[in-house]
Amino acid sequence: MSKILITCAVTGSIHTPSMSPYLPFRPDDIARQAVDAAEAGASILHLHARDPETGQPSADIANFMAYLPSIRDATDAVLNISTGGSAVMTLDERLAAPQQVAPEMCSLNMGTMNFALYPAAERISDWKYPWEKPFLEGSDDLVFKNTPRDIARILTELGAERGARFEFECYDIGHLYMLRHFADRGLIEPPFFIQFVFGVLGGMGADPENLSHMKRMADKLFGDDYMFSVLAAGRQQMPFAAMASAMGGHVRVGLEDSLMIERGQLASSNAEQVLKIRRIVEDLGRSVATPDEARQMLGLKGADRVGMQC
Ligand code: KMH
Ligand code: ZN
Repeated sequence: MSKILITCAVTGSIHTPSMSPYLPFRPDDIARQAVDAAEAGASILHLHARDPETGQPSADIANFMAYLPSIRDATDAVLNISTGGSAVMTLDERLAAPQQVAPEMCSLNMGTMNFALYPAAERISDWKYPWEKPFLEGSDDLVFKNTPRDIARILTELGAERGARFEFECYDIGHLYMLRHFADRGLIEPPFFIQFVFGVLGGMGADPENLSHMKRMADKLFGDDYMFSVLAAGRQQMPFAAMASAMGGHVRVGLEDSLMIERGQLASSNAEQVLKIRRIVEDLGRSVATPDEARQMLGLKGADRVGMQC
Protein backbone atom coordinates (compact mmCIF):
# COMPACT_ATOMS: atom_id res chain seq x y z
CA MET A 1 0.00 0.00 0.00
CA SER A 2 1.12 3.54 -0.68
CA LYS A 3 2.07 5.94 2.05
CA ILE A 4 -0.88 7.43 3.85
CA LEU A 5 -1.85 11.08 3.63
CA ILE A 6 -3.10 12.59 6.85
CA THR A 7 -5.11 15.77 6.33
CA CYS A 8 -5.87 17.90 9.35
CA ALA A 9 -8.89 20.23 9.07
CA VAL A 10 -8.00 22.69 11.77
CA THR A 11 -11.08 24.80 12.50
CA GLY A 12 -13.74 24.70 9.75
CA SER A 13 -17.07 26.45 9.94
CA ILE A 14 -19.32 23.90 11.62
CA HIS A 15 -18.40 24.01 15.27
CA THR A 16 -18.79 27.08 17.46
CA PRO A 17 -16.75 28.35 20.41
CA SER A 18 -19.40 27.29 22.94
CA MET A 19 -18.84 23.66 21.99
CA SER A 20 -15.16 23.48 22.93
CA PRO A 21 -12.60 25.84 24.44
CA TYR A 22 -10.00 24.13 22.24
CA LEU A 23 -11.55 25.09 18.89
CA PRO A 24 -9.02 27.61 17.51
CA PHE A 25 -10.34 30.84 16.04
CA ARG A 26 -7.76 33.54 16.83
CA PRO A 27 -5.00 33.73 14.20
CA ASP A 28 -2.22 32.75 16.62
CA ASP A 29 -4.21 29.76 17.85
CA ILE A 30 -5.09 28.59 14.32
CA ALA A 31 -1.43 28.91 13.30
CA ARG A 32 -0.06 27.16 16.38
CA GLN A 33 -2.52 24.29 16.19
CA ALA A 34 -1.92 23.91 12.45
CA VAL A 35 1.87 23.82 12.86
CA ASP A 36 1.59 21.35 15.75
CA ALA A 37 -0.69 19.16 13.64
CA ALA A 38 1.86 19.20 10.82
CA GLU A 39 4.65 18.28 13.23
CA ALA A 40 2.47 15.43 14.50
CA GLY A 41 2.21 14.00 10.98
CA ALA A 42 -0.38 15.89 8.94
CA SER A 43 1.01 16.50 5.45
CA ILE A 44 -2.03 18.54 4.38
CA LEU A 45 -3.67 21.37 6.36
CA HIS A 46 -7.28 22.10 5.36
CA LEU A 47 -7.98 25.68 6.38
CA HIS A 48 -10.84 28.12 6.96
CA ALA A 49 -10.81 31.52 8.69
CA ARG A 50 -12.79 32.90 11.58
CA ASP A 51 -13.44 36.28 13.10
CA PRO A 52 -10.69 36.69 15.73
CA GLU A 53 -13.04 38.33 18.25
CA THR A 54 -16.08 36.05 18.07
CA GLY A 55 -15.03 32.86 16.27
CA GLN A 56 -17.68 33.36 13.59
CA PRO A 57 -16.76 31.73 10.24
CA SER A 58 -15.25 34.44 8.06
CA ALA A 59 -14.47 34.91 4.38
CA ASP A 60 -12.40 38.03 5.03
CA ILE A 61 -8.99 37.80 3.36
CA ALA A 62 -7.46 39.69 6.28
CA ASN A 63 -8.50 36.88 8.63
CA PHE A 64 -6.75 34.33 6.41
CA MET A 65 -3.65 36.47 6.02
CA ALA A 66 -3.47 36.94 9.78
CA TYR A 67 -2.43 33.30 10.20
CA LEU A 68 -1.29 31.88 6.83
CA PRO A 69 2.22 33.39 6.74
CA SER A 70 3.01 32.00 10.21
CA ILE A 71 2.04 28.51 9.08
CA ARG A 72 3.97 28.80 5.82
CA ASP A 73 7.08 30.00 7.64
CA ALA A 74 6.97 27.21 10.24
CA THR A 75 6.12 24.12 8.19
CA ASP A 76 6.28 22.77 4.66
CA ALA A 77 2.87 21.07 4.99
CA VAL A 78 0.58 21.52 2.00
CA LEU A 79 -1.88 24.38 2.47
CA ASN A 80 -5.39 23.49 1.34
CA ILE A 81 -7.77 26.44 1.42
CA SER A 82 -11.48 25.65 1.58
CA THR A 83 -13.70 26.85 -1.24
CA GLY A 84 -16.70 25.60 0.76
CA GLY A 85 -16.21 28.33 3.36
CA SER A 86 -19.58 28.21 5.06
CA ALA A 87 -23.01 27.55 3.57
CA VAL A 88 -24.08 31.02 4.71
CA MET A 89 -21.51 32.68 2.41
CA THR A 90 -21.96 33.53 -1.27
CA LEU A 91 -19.66 31.86 -3.78
CA ASP A 92 -17.88 35.16 -4.40
CA GLU A 93 -17.16 35.41 -0.66
CA ARG A 94 -16.02 31.78 -0.49
CA LEU A 95 -13.58 32.27 -3.37
CA ALA A 96 -12.02 35.60 -2.39
CA ALA A 97 -9.25 34.19 -0.18
CA PRO A 98 -8.33 31.13 -2.26
CA GLN A 99 -8.18 33.35 -5.35
CA GLN A 100 -5.72 35.67 -3.63
CA VAL A 101 -3.61 32.96 -1.98
CA ALA A 102 -3.53 30.58 -4.99
CA PRO A 103 -2.73 27.61 -2.75
CA GLU A 104 -1.45 24.22 -3.88
CA MET A 105 -4.80 22.66 -2.95
CA CYS A 106 -8.41 23.72 -2.48
CA SER A 107 -11.46 21.80 -1.34
CA LEU A 108 -14.24 21.43 -3.89
CA ASN A 109 -17.70 20.31 -2.82
CA MET A 110 -19.28 18.18 -5.54
CA GLY A 111 -22.97 18.94 -5.07
CA THR A 112 -25.65 21.25 -3.75
CA MET A 113 -27.07 19.86 -0.52
CA ASN A 114 -28.55 20.44 2.90
CA PHE A 115 -25.92 20.94 5.60
CA ALA A 116 -27.94 20.77 8.78
CA LEU A 117 -26.20 21.81 11.98
CA TYR A 118 -29.29 22.66 14.03
CA PRO A 119 -29.44 19.46 16.16
CA ALA A 120 -26.20 20.61 17.81
CA ALA A 121 -27.93 23.74 19.13
CA GLU A 122 -30.14 21.62 21.40
CA ARG A 123 -27.10 20.37 23.30
CA ILE A 124 -25.84 23.85 24.23
CA SER A 125 -27.28 25.92 27.07
CA ASP A 126 -24.42 28.29 27.77
CA TRP A 127 -23.70 30.36 24.64
CA LYS A 128 -20.43 32.31 24.49
CA TYR A 129 -21.33 34.58 21.53
CA PRO A 130 -24.70 35.83 20.21
CA TRP A 131 -24.11 34.68 16.59
CA GLU A 132 -23.82 30.99 17.45
CA LYS A 133 -27.43 29.99 18.20
CA PRO A 134 -29.04 31.62 15.14
CA PHE A 135 -26.19 30.33 12.96
CA LEU A 136 -26.84 26.73 13.99
CA GLU A 137 -30.63 26.97 14.13
CA GLY A 138 -30.86 28.74 10.76
CA SER A 139 -29.30 25.72 9.06
CA ASP A 140 -32.78 24.11 8.97
CA ASP A 141 -33.54 26.31 5.96
CA LEU A 142 -30.22 26.73 4.24
CA VAL A 143 -28.87 25.41 0.97
CA PHE A 144 -25.16 24.65 0.59
CA LYS A 145 -24.97 25.70 -3.05
CA ASN A 146 -22.51 23.89 -5.30
CA THR A 147 -24.14 23.77 -8.73
CA PRO A 148 -22.34 22.47 -11.81
CA ARG A 149 -21.77 26.11 -12.80
CA ASP A 150 -20.20 26.82 -9.39
CA ILE A 151 -18.00 23.74 -9.68
CA ALA A 152 -16.91 24.68 -13.21
CA ARG A 153 -16.06 28.19 -12.01
CA ILE A 154 -13.90 26.85 -9.17
CA LEU A 155 -12.14 24.41 -11.50
CA THR A 156 -11.40 27.24 -13.91
CA GLU A 157 -10.47 30.03 -11.51
CA LEU A 158 -8.57 28.00 -8.92
CA GLY A 159 -7.48 25.00 -11.00
CA ALA A 160 -6.79 26.10 -14.58
CA GLU A 161 -5.86 29.71 -13.80
CA ARG A 162 -4.02 29.30 -10.49
CA GLY A 163 -2.71 25.74 -10.60
CA ALA A 164 -4.50 24.38 -7.54
CA ARG A 165 -5.40 20.71 -7.31
CA PHE A 166 -8.43 19.58 -5.39
CA GLU A 167 -9.77 17.69 -2.42
CA PHE A 168 -13.04 16.61 -4.06
CA GLU A 169 -15.55 16.45 -1.21
CA CYS A 170 -18.16 13.78 -1.98
CA TYR A 171 -21.01 13.39 0.51
CA ASP A 172 -22.99 10.93 -1.56
CA ILE A 173 -22.78 8.57 -4.50
CA GLY A 174 -24.27 11.25 -6.77
CA HIS A 175 -21.24 13.42 -6.12
CA LEU A 176 -18.99 10.71 -7.59
CA TYR A 177 -21.04 10.85 -10.78
CA MET A 178 -20.70 14.64 -10.85
CA LEU A 179 -16.93 14.23 -10.54
CA ARG A 180 -16.97 11.72 -13.40
CA HIS A 181 -18.95 14.23 -15.47
CA PHE A 182 -16.26 16.87 -14.99
CA ALA A 183 -13.56 14.34 -15.87
CA ASP A 184 -15.48 13.51 -19.06
CA ARG A 185 -15.68 17.22 -19.88
CA GLY A 186 -11.90 17.33 -19.61
CA LEU A 187 -11.93 19.90 -16.82
CA ILE A 188 -10.02 17.72 -14.34
CA GLU A 189 -7.02 15.48 -14.68
CA PRO A 190 -6.10 12.39 -12.65
CA PRO A 191 -5.04 11.45 -10.08
CA PHE A 192 -8.27 12.54 -8.38
CA PHE A 193 -8.07 12.94 -4.59
CA ILE A 194 -11.58 12.15 -3.41
CA GLN A 195 -12.65 12.88 0.15
CA PHE A 196 -15.54 10.58 1.11
CA VAL A 197 -17.53 12.59 3.68
CA PHE A 198 -19.75 10.81 6.20
CA GLY A 199 -21.93 12.01 9.04
CA VAL A 200 -23.07 15.43 7.78
CA LEU A 201 -26.87 15.68 8.08
CA GLY A 202 -27.77 16.12 4.42
CA GLY A 203 -25.12 13.67 3.16
CA MET A 204 -24.62 9.96 3.75
CA GLY A 205 -24.50 8.64 7.30
CA ALA A 206 -21.46 7.08 8.93
CA ASP A 207 -22.35 3.47 8.13
CA PRO A 208 -19.54 1.13 7.01
CA GLU A 209 -21.80 -0.14 4.23
CA ASN A 210 -21.78 3.37 2.74
CA LEU A 211 -17.98 3.37 2.81
CA SER A 212 -17.80 0.02 1.01
CA HIS A 213 -20.28 1.21 -1.58
CA MET A 214 -18.51 4.53 -2.16
CA LYS A 215 -15.24 2.66 -2.69
CA ARG A 216 -16.87 0.13 -5.01
CA MET A 217 -18.48 2.85 -7.14
CA ALA A 218 -15.35 5.01 -7.17
CA ASP A 219 -13.37 1.96 -8.36
CA LYS A 220 -15.90 1.51 -11.14
CA LEU A 221 -15.99 5.16 -12.16
CA PHE A 222 -12.32 6.07 -11.80
CA GLY A 223 -10.33 2.80 -11.86
CA ASP A 224 -6.68 3.50 -11.06
CA ASP A 225 -7.13 7.23 -11.57
CA TYR A 226 -8.08 8.12 -8.03
CA MET A 227 -7.17 7.85 -4.38
CA PHE A 228 -9.67 8.21 -1.60
CA SER A 229 -9.57 9.73 1.82
CA VAL A 230 -12.21 9.49 4.50
CA LEU A 231 -13.63 11.95 6.97
CA ALA A 232 -16.50 11.15 9.30
CA ALA A 233 -17.97 14.09 11.13
CA GLY A 234 -18.60 13.48 14.80
CA ARG A 235 -18.21 10.30 16.83
CA GLN A 236 -17.25 8.06 13.93
CA GLN A 237 -14.18 10.13 13.03
CA MET A 238 -11.53 7.71 14.31
CA PRO A 239 -13.31 4.41 13.52
CA PHE A 240 -13.87 5.53 9.92
CA ALA A 241 -10.31 6.80 9.59
CA ALA A 242 -9.09 3.41 10.81
CA MET A 243 -11.31 1.62 8.28
CA ALA A 244 -10.05 3.85 5.47
CA SER A 245 -6.49 3.12 6.44
CA ALA A 246 -7.09 -0.63 6.44
CA MET A 247 -8.74 -0.34 2.98
CA GLY A 248 -5.72 1.46 1.49
CA GLY A 249 -7.24 4.92 1.67
CA HIS A 250 -6.13 8.16 3.25
CA VAL A 251 -7.52 9.93 6.31
CA ARG A 252 -8.70 13.32 7.47
CA VAL A 253 -9.03 14.35 11.11
CA GLY A 254 -9.17 17.72 12.87
CA LEU A 255 -11.48 19.84 14.97
CA GLU A 256 -13.44 20.92 11.88
CA ASP A 257 -14.87 17.41 11.76
CA SER A 258 -14.97 16.29 15.39
CA LEU A 259 -14.24 18.00 18.69
CA MET A 260 -13.65 14.73 20.54
CA ILE A 261 -10.61 12.53 21.13
CA GLU A 262 -12.72 9.68 22.48
CA ARG A 263 -16.27 9.20 23.64
CA GLY A 264 -17.11 11.87 26.22
CA GLN A 265 -13.73 13.61 26.05
CA LEU A 266 -12.91 16.77 24.14
CA ALA A 267 -9.72 16.77 22.10
CA SER A 268 -7.35 19.32 23.57
CA SER A 269 -5.89 20.13 20.15
CA ASN A 270 -5.80 19.15 16.50
CA ALA A 271 -2.37 17.59 17.04
CA GLU A 272 -3.85 15.21 19.61
CA GLN A 273 -6.18 13.81 16.95
CA VAL A 274 -3.36 13.61 14.39
CA LEU A 275 -1.14 11.73 16.83
CA LYS A 276 -3.94 9.31 17.63
CA ILE A 277 -4.70 8.45 14.00
CA ARG A 278 -1.00 8.29 13.27
CA ARG A 279 -0.57 5.64 15.99
CA ILE A 280 -3.52 3.70 14.59
CA VAL A 281 -2.37 3.76 10.96
CA GLU A 282 1.21 2.87 11.88
CA ASP A 283 -0.07 -0.03 13.99
CA LEU A 284 -1.99 -1.14 10.90
CA GLY A 285 1.28 -1.21 8.95
CA ARG A 286 0.97 2.01 6.96
CA SER A 287 3.60 4.72 6.96
CA VAL A 288 2.78 8.39 6.95
CA ALA A 289 3.62 10.54 3.91
CA THR A 290 5.73 13.65 4.33
CA PRO A 291 4.55 16.90 2.72
CA ASP A 292 6.91 16.38 -0.22
CA GLU A 293 5.66 12.83 -0.70
CA ALA A 294 2.12 14.25 -0.60
CA ARG A 295 3.09 16.74 -3.33
CA GLN A 296 4.43 13.93 -5.47
CA MET A 297 1.40 11.68 -4.94
CA LEU A 298 -1.10 14.45 -5.68
CA GLY A 299 0.82 16.17 -8.49
CA LEU A 300 0.90 19.54 -6.74
CA LYS A 301 2.55 22.64 -8.18
CA GLY A 302 4.88 23.20 -5.20
CA ALA A 303 4.95 25.52 -2.21
CA ASP A 304 7.12 28.02 -4.10
CA ARG A 305 4.25 28.67 -6.49
CA VAL A 306 1.73 29.66 -3.85
CA GLY A 307 0.82 33.28 -4.54
CA MET A 308 0.44 34.46 -0.97
CA GLN A 309 1.48 38.11 -0.63
CA CYS A 310 2.46 39.09 2.87
N1 KMH B 1 -16.70 20.41 6.86
C1 KMH B 1 -16.64 19.26 6.03
C2 KMH B 1 -17.73 18.29 6.32
C3 KMH B 1 -15.11 22.58 2.72
O1 KMH B 1 -14.38 23.16 3.50
O2 KMH B 1 -15.05 22.77 1.51
C4 KMH B 1 -16.64 19.61 4.61
C5 KMH B 1 -15.65 20.65 4.18
C6 KMH B 1 -16.15 21.62 3.22
O3 KMH B 1 -14.53 20.61 4.57
ZN1 ZN C 1 -13.69 22.61 5.40
